Amino acid sequence: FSVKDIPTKPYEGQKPGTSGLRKRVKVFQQEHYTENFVQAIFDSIDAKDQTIVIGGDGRYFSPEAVQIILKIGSANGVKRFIIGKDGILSTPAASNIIRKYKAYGGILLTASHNPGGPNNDFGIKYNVSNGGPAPEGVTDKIYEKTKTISSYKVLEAPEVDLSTIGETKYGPSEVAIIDSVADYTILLEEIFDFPLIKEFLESHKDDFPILFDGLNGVTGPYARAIFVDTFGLPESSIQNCVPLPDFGGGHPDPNLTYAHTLVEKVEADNIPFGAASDGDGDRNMIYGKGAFVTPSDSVAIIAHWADVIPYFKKGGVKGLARSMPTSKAIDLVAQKKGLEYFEVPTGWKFFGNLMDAGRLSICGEESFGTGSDHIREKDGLWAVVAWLNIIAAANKKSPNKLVGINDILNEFYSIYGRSFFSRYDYEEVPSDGANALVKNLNDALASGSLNETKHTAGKDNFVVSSIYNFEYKDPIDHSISKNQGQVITFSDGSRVVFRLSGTGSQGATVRMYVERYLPPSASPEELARPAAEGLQSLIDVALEISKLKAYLGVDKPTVIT
Ligand code: VG1
Ligand code: CO
Repeated sequence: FSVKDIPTKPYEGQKPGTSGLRKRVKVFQQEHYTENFVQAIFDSIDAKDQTIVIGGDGRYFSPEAVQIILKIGSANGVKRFIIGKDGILSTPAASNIIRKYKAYGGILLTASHNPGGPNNDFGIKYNVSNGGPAPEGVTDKIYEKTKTISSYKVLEAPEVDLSTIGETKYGPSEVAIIDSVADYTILLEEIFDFPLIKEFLESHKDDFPILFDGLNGVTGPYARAIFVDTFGLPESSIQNCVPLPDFGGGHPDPNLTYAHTLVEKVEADNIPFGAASDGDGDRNMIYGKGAFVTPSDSVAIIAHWADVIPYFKKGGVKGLARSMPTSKAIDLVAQKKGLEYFEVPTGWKFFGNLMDAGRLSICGEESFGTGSDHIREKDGLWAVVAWLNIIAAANKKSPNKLVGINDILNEFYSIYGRSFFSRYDYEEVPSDGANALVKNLNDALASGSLNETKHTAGKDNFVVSSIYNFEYKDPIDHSISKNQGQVITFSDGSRVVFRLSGTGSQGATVRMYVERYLPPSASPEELARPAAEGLQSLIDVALEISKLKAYLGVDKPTVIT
């Protein structure tokens, strides 16, 4: 076989963010751009004679990128590639494949919930052998390599047909094209009480219909296999479940703003349980008629109900965790159950070490990410099926009254109290303004100028008790991650967090997270209030303290979740 060295020059800015390298498709299409990054990955790992998994959400430019990875990977000595049919594997499915077939690592072609198509985003992410996103040590190394690259290696061979399941040879390498869905369905079947869920859904097909919306992302075929083929639900229980390279022109992000196809149908048809997932299948939203579950509550509730899920009943729950901006609801569950719990920086890669060390079972992020140690990525369908398992179990205990989402929420609040939580996103704002906002907070932190200051909004008063810049020391490998967000805490226990996004592909995105806790002793009416009402005064104070509108030159956030 002939391997060729192709001369190239470094491109600036190939720095992986919170979850891989994400840029506009047009950027990836520049001559040598994708090749440089892929060669930098192989220069940073030792994949010679190893197995590498390739998958992704099937977005525009994926087929071309798969062929590039094959050419460069094979020339760099990869022995075997395992590839989802047509290059498709959801992010959680890819994590499972890496683990199940003991691969050395995997390359995932996705920009997650970012829109796709020729004028939108593409992304490349490297995952390590535990199935999780590469830790910072590896991504830093990849970035360093991109800065000095002078050539990349390619195998000269005809393209591989990605559409036929089976084994083929590719130069000196083996290629296995696998069914994208089968291993994942087996995985969920081992985790959850499928017979219980099936029986519940069957016996309540009239008063508890469900709807899953794939938002034209990668989860469609997975959802069909589970809801229609396995649970025997009607075709009407899934929608937008054919993956499209541009997601049908939509923004495949499961939240109240972007998942409007789900929200509209749930409202119009009075559907008690709806759910959606993002482009690459790792996020989820649970939304029924008149009932919305915040992701921070969702993970806490799954932890509270863990013992109705066979996987946790059998293996036990080792520990719980959340990302820093996520509400502290899950901490309360850990305290009550006497479990260890952790607060890590934003991004799923920080959970992996704790899981590998056997200290973490269930974790989540406020950004609609929920998951467990069954794999090393967050898992959208896992969370949806977890909720169905919980609801089926709750109804078994309550044969005379149908238990729905709000009953589960209200019972949880009556035990633990409620953490009202909201996130404001200011997308694609000028980087200068975003940096100035952060600098202003850091200055206040250094000088102590905000400490003990009193702020009034409406009839509420807030006194600043501390400001800090979140820093994390990994308890397992002791690596330190600095500058993970500015946190302002108040004397009543409320807090506000500011962070710059690490997943955007254009300009800067500022995220503001607000959280306010009400104890279980509060009245049921107080506890059941809409989050926006419970939080308004704190939001006003956060905007005042940060001078956000002045720095960013905008009046309103682009998205509120
Ligand atoms: C965002 C979320 C973060 C999540 C990340 C990847 O990162 O805030 O919680 O882990 O996206 O999710 P950032 O840096 O933009 O805030 V996904 O579904 O885009 O892989
Ligand atoms: Co995603």
